Amino acid sequence: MPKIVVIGAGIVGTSLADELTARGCADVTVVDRGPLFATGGSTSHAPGLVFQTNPSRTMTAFARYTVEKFRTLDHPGGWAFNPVGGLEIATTPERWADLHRKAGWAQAWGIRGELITADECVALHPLLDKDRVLGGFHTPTDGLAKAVRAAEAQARRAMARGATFLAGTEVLGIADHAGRVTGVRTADGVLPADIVVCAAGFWGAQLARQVGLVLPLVPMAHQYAKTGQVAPLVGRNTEALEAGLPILRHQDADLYFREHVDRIGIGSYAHRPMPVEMATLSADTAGETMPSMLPFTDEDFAPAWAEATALLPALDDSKVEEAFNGIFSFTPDGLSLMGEHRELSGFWVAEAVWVTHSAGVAKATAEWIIDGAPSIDVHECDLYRFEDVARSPKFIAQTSSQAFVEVYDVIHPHQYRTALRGLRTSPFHARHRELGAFFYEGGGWERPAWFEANAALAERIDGLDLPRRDEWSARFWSPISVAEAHWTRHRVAMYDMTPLTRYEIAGPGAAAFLQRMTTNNVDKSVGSVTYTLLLDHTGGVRSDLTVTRLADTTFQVGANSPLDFDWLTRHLPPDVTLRDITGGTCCVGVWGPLARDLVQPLCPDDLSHNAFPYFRALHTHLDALPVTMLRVSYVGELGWEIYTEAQYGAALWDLLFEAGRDHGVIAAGRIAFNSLRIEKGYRSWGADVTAEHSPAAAGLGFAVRMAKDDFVGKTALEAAEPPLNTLRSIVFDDPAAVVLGKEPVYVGAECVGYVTSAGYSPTVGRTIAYAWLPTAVADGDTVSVDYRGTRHTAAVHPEPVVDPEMARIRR
Ligand code: FAD
Ligand code: THG
Repeated sequence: MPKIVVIGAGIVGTSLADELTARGCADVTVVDRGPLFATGGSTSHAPGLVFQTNPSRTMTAFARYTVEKFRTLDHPGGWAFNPVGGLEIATTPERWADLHRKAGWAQAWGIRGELITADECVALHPLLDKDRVLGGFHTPTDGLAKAVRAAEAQARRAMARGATFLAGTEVLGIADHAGRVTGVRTADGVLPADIVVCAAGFWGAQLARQVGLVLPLVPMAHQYAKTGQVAPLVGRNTEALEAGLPILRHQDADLYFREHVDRIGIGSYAHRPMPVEMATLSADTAGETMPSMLPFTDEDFAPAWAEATALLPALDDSKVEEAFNGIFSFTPDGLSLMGEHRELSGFWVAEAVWVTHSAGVAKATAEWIIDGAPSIDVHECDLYRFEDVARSPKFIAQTSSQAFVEVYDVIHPHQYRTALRGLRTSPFHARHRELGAFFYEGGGWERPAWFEANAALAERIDGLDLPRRDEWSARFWSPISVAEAHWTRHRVAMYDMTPLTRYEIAGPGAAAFLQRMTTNNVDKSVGSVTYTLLLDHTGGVRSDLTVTRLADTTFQVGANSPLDFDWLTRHLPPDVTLRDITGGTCCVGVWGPLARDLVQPLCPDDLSHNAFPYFRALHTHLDALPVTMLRVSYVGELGWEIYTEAQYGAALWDLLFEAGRDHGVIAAGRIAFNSLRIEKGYRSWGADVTAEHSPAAAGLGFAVRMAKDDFVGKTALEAAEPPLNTLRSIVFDDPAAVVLGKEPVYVGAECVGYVTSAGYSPTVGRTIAYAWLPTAVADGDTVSVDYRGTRHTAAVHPEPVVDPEMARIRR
């Protein structure tokens, strides 16, 4: 068993010590520069509200586990968790509609909760001014965590199993040798370790920087105030219990509330972002004010107080008696940071974690360290999820401040960042602007969602019914996208595939490396293209790739995200090189029944079906431009992905667009692209499929060659039971029904699964969605989906919904 040092005895470090020792790792030392267990970190003064429901399924699972665990903790001082329930109220129609969406997440992710009327809200929380409340979302299992007690209880359990806690011990640096950690440096010398976990809260970024790791987190101040006695609360709560009313969120005013016996605590995000300059913080851990507490700034609290007294009129007779600006970590996407430093083995981080998610994060981290992979999908929290473009100090600072501002906002699933745009553009960008592209942002790229230039297209399509959408689903959407998708199936369209992550993998060992890392046989002739999967060693799908053999020892890989680069790099042998070539190259997808008519006249090579079959690649020229063409189509049409160096990109776009004029070529956007790939049954990794799923469950078993020599994950697949849940396509009955993703799916009254992604199919004139459902649900069965409070029925459909014979592609 490894020798493990955990830096930080806050809620994360203590929970981790508990989880590690519970798994038989007894040699755990937790060091903290402060005293135990009110160390002076964020945990020491966290009011401990635990609202479990979150748009992220992973974060919700972390919270659910934290609640389950904290409820069972023993502390001589009293409760570690008080299940008073959680109440989120709506004071605007938009919030009330959004609480319906939130209730859907709760259903989908297995949290009990219900929407209640204003009267019911007041019955639960009598301080509320009923006239201001439209309704609420009540979660009976939410509640209050006593964070310091929970930390101590977990620490004591870990100590009973052999763990050591060292107070007053500051880690000054990380000791390492030959790419591995060897311990942590303290004033008393090096404390040896095989594994060091940085759970140092908002100090973590500084520690990580010492070992060359950028942790995208920003310490931010957040206001917390306690009132004096509130008359109606007097006598309600014992000192021991502290609270009986549900914890309360008033998100329309960026506020939350809890009871402190007969006083009210108010947390406010209703102030300007206050990023904290670390150098200005007190280093004193023992004093009255902790290093994670800053003086209260009254002027920032004024609007919060006005809103608080308006909602809870009883507060009017009291005033703020005790208040501070507390510090904790914000990240660019609001999610935690987990994983192992790639360049320094044994250095792990568990950072930017709320009390709410702490035990869940600790459990997953312990599994990751000990078993090699967490038992639930954590890719949203993976340290290596960020593109290079998102790692500058400016980007981190600005987006983390934005995350603070938006923490309680109603966020549309397709709402994209407005700041720091235009950082990555394809060589086609100027043309896209001329064509009136509406741009989304993804991975830093400007990605056309649809083109206003196609506004008149629908009128040229006979019998095309453009669906109408409700106000919410119509945001960041245009019916033009439906016409673009239709046009692709009937004529030809050009898609910007430049943002598709791609690598060159080369060297004498390249073929053997890819054979070992992926599930399909990629050791085929030069010019072959193979669809294949990356598995982890538990058999979970880490990604799906296309692998193109460009030469005997050179492959081009089409990948999904920086996580693929990370995974491949970690396994890279010395005789193989891996290069991200995305930014230096570009790609246009030319797809549709007329694709060959468009491209052939430009090309000296024979592009007929026999000469250039499906899933083959060719290095050739289009007019005077050198290109590599892949006969691959994520939209499921005849055509090619056409790659060239960035320097030729602008010329390539113009060449194809000009040549396509007689064929009616259009530029088409991401929304059309997405709906076509859903029609065709193609999965999108990260949304539909994650490492939590086996290839068989995800419907990707066809990409696994069990007869092949050993590959990562093979042993696990050999031992696997048939999956209990599988990814399915469902087609809605009502042509006007729309879902956007993450909605709960029911068989009868029972919630049995959830939607992953969805798109309107012009081919069948309905929305098609993917959903995780019990394997026992049969094709043809009826399910229903809750979309913000409206039930839509849908039929489970055999896959793919469109073109199962592959007639559109193989011609
Ligand atoms: P910390 O508790 O900060 O622990 C890190 C520890 O590392 C500290 O003890 C520190 O002394 C130690 N350390 C740092 N550097 C070193 C070093 N070099 N050597 C040795 N030791 C070191 N979350 C919720 O879920 N619900 C809430 O209602 C809530 N309300 C909040 C209200 C306020 C005002 C604030 C400030 C935060 C709130 N949070 C809440 C957030 C929550 O408190 C934190 O996210 C959480 O406590 C972080 O826990 P941690 O263990 O990562 O960090
Ligand atoms: N193009 C390229 N690489 C990619 C993608 C892409 N890599 C990442 C991601 N997209 C991978 N996803 C898919 C999903 C399906 C297909 C291609 C990439 C596909 N599948 C066929 C099918 O299932 O019928 C072929 C399967 C086979 O012949 O084995 O086309 O868009 N370059």
